[in-house]
Amino acid sequence: MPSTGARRNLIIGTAGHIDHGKTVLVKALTGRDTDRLAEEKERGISIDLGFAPLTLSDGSVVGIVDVPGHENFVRNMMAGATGVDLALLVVAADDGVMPQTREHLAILELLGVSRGVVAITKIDTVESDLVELVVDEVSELLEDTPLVNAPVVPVSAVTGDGIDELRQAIEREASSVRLKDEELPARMPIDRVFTLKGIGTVVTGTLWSGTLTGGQKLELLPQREEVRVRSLEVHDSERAEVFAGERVAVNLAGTPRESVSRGDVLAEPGLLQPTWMADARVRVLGDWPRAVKRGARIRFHHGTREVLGRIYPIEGEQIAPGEAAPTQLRLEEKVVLVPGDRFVMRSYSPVTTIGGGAIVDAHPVKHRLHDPEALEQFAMLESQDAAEMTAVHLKRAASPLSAAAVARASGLPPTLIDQGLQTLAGAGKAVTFGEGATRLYLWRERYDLLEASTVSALEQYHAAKPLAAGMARETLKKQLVPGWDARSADIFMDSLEKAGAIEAEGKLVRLPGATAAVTSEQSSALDSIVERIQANPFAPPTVSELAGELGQTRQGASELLAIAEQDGRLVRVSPELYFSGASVAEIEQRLRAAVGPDGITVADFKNLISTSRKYAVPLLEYFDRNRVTARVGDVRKLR
Ligand SMILES: Nc1nc2c(ncn2[C@@H]2O[C@H](COP(=O)(O)OP(=O)(O)OP(=O)(O)O)[C@@H](O)[C@H]2O)c(=O)[nH]1
Ligand SMILES: [Mg+2]
Repeated sequence: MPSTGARRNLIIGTAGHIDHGKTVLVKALTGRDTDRLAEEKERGISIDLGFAPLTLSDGSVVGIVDVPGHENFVRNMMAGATGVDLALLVVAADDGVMPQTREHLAILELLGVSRGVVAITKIDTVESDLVELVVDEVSELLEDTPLVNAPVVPVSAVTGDGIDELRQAIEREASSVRLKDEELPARMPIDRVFTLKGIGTVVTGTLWSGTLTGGQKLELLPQREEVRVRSLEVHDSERAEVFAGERVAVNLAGTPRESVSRGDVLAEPGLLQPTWMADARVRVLGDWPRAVKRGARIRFHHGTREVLGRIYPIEGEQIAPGEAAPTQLRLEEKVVLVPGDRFVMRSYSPVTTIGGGAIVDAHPVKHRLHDPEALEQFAMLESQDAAEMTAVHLKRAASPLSAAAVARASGLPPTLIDQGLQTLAGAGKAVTFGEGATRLYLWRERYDLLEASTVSALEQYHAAKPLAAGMARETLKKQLVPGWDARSADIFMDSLEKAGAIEAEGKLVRLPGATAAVTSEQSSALDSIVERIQANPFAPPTVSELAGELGQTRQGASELLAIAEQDGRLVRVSPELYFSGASVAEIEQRLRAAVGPDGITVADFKNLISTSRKYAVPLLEYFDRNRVTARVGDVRKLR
């Protein structure tokens, strides 16, 4: 293998009409016959994908994917074309441009393949002026396509004429191909699955991004199964590590053959969430005969997978031929998409290529027709600006998210999200909590709204309960941020406290300076309540009785009692009963001393503190709640 510096991993894919000489040409270039199936031999046509390594003059080896030209097998062609970096378009000199020449070319363009070489094959079968005519026809065909400058080389696989020139043209074009990204998370759409005796399940594909190493854990999608790489091969030789742009065979340890099929994706675990909806810029081919209507049923081809779905343009009722429009795709099965991915759309029946496009949002919400917010977000996501793209996803999040969580929610690369979040935080558009990998981000406007509603919730609380020292922090959290995890909610409360928006004391929070306003009258009423309760340590007056004695409402008495509870003088045993702190401690001590291995009944407990059932039952329930005792049948036992 060449050194890392010289390594140029890329995939060449054939394209062209049936019988135009693709497979024979690949054999002339590589020495390998890619038609493996018996049926292919019998019928003399390619049916499925074929693979062959091509050694370049610098020693590096690139992969060739040979595709079938038959119109019935265009779906197989697409599974092969999906990872192609450089197209080898084949046109037979005796036949010229034919329907699948055009269809394959359109598919390559939709998939974003912008480099290629054209081979005019079978030149041994025609006069040279006919070759010239076909060259002109091809040049005209390529005129408004990305392949407009592709070299056109006449060849014969029979005589060998032009094969060296073709090889040189391929090398020249290959040197300027933009290579796949090894730094991105690993992703490989599976194009073949088979079992080898004594080895087990093997899957093959073109590694779209990242690297794979032996022993590595991967995720099989969309079924979300964890799998492990036992060993790796590229062009039949075993490798410890493989790189983006290589044709890879992966032996999966312990994965049964039946649980994998063409169309599945191998990916770095935990990053990609399968989706059945996506927003995309959808282009309808210029030569498609009519506008494609909102709701049209289509075949969606992405990677090596085909699923049915419908298209919903966001801006109008249809997409005209030659137009590209922001569109929502709603699919019938889940797929694994990353923004920027290309796809092809074919008609439901008869099956022909309609168009395709690029994914813009892999996890959108359902849009209405003409939804202005959807269009605005679409534009931001299409901008390719890290901060703009990140902002869309952060805005959607109801709770603070880590960078990893934003990456998961968007399907965008973690490095892009990191960069976007930093820019947004720096510009004050995102609020950050915590540090390092656990750092959380919340969209600033959402934070401000939550801060305002926290303050108004506390204002209402203080107005309703002027005697209370504050609101229970847990209650406030449940009211304001019900869906948040405990850690995020606590960090949020802490940050409000740090910012001086709220004040915290123990389990209570309040507005700054909002201490309980107790009048001297209330304060003396409170003192006499506490005295009355302390005077009857095991049978204190109930809240209603106290209210009656003091000429207060029950609510007024409860508020006074709550103050004494907060300052620790009283303990709330039930809504109706408060005991002095000292007597609860005394009762607990007696209880602990009295409970034997058989436990204690309510009657025994009643006698123990010489009180009535009215007090004994709530007291025992209080001790159950505070995990001093546990109820077992008719008795209480110590915990
Ligand atoms: N005379 C001549 N025959 C050729 C040449 N190249 C291919 N052929 C013949 O054309 C026929 C089709 O060739 P293939 O390579 O199988 O064509 P293909 O494009 O792979 O066909 P599909 O995969 O079915 O689309 C075969 O009989 C080949 O022998 C050539 O340069 N000269
Ligand atoms: Mg073939």
